[in-house]
Amino acid sequence: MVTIKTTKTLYKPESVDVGIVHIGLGAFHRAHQAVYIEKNLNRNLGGNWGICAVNIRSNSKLVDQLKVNDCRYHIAEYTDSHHANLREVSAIRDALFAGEDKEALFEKLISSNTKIVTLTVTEKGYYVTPSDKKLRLDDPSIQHDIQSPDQPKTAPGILVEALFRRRELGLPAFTVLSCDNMPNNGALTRTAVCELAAYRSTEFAQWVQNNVAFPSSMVDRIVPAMSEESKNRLHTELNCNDQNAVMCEAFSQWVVEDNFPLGRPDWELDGVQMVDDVHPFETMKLRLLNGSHSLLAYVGSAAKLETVADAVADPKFITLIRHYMTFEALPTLDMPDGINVQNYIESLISRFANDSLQHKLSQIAMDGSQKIPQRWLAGAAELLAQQKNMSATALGVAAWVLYARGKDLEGDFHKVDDPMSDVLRELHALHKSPEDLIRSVLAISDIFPKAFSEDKTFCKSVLNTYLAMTSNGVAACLQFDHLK
Ligand code: CS2
Repeated sequence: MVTIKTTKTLYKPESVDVGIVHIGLGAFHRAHQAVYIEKNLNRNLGGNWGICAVNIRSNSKLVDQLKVNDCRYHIAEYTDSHHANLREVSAIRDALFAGEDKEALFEKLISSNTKIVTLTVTEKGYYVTPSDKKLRLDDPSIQHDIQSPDQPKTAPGILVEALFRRRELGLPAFTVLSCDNMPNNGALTRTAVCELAAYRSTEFAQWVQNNVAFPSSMVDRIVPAMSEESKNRLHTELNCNDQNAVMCEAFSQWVVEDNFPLGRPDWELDGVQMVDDVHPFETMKLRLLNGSHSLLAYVGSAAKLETVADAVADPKFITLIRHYMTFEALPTLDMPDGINVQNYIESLISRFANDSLQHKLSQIAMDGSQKIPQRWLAGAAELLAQQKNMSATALGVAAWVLYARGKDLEGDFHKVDDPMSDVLRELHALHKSPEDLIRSVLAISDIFPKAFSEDKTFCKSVLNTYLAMTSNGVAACLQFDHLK
């Protein structure tokens, strides 16, 4: 039995103008940013900060489906399996699928009403290598955007073309706000856009440098991908038959660098933390929350577990992530006064235990090559320099190498959804000896900085864990004590 609260839209959606174009219309956007805008519009009884949400590659079906209901939908915010808030969201005022033809999207982007462009395009959607933070010039889509800049395929290419057209029209630049899980996501977006803009002209690239604000932000809300099963649950538990509904946890956090030259919603009144420097918050969240998530995803998958809640139902996994957070992530954080990291760690453990979410480990395991550098390795590099023990990180890397094989310890196959899946599969096929395999994977410089492949202790620790896991099973690798 679920106790249901409901929260309704209080403003007239048809009177709201679009001030934000969002690229990357998925479940996360609908349950995070759109909810902050919904709160804003509810509090102000309308306004000019409605969203036009856009998909550029996939999921045209969601766009069509949303439009049937005037882009209005519900989110089910579960505190636990007995308490949920069913919230109506009307903040998305328009939705677009901009596949081959992007003119309708450009029309929105060059409108003088558009003040902010927000992005959730995932780590790989920026086309910047995690290790050296340079634009991926070898990527065919980036090459395409260099050759045909007015018909771009990538998010950075679209921003470049839109900014180019705005400058031609004498319009001021919009602000670009990245909402993806990457450190310094503002600076990283700036790198991608400016490097690409330089292929138009040096002078234009300079204009972008001088005129476009790229604030950073830290986003946090656990939003599992919707499945038929979760839709059925919304129907039976909440009597909600909305095809576009999204299920998520009750917790939500957004920390945003306050740099919006063309203005912004008065977000601070809706619970958004507007700060001068997002970096410490981003680092804390990436290394503690996302780092633990990835650890659970790979080690949990090796143990044949399905969801995050299943994993933390086992005390050995709780001990593993407590150990990882306390000894391998926390010592690498430098937080401002007033932030209690120990409380944050405890709150993460109870959020992970929320069994109403059915958050699949396979969803988190996606795109590991793009996630591992900022989740594990950036902090681990500091421990490495101090020759500190990193056995939980080594276990994570070993379990990820195994996951990338596409076949688990019992011989069952799974899909490896990762832009580097081919490279990883080839390494598995090529190197039958675990020694050669681990050496060659740790030598992938796009993922592992040299310090890791050159550190004998680290390499040995990954290899020994991989050997222990493949010969004796996962349980043999879970001998952690969070007190030591
Ligand atoms: C997860 C994140 O899929 C993943 O990689 O770690 O989506 C995570 O749920 C969010 O960052 C929580 O804010």
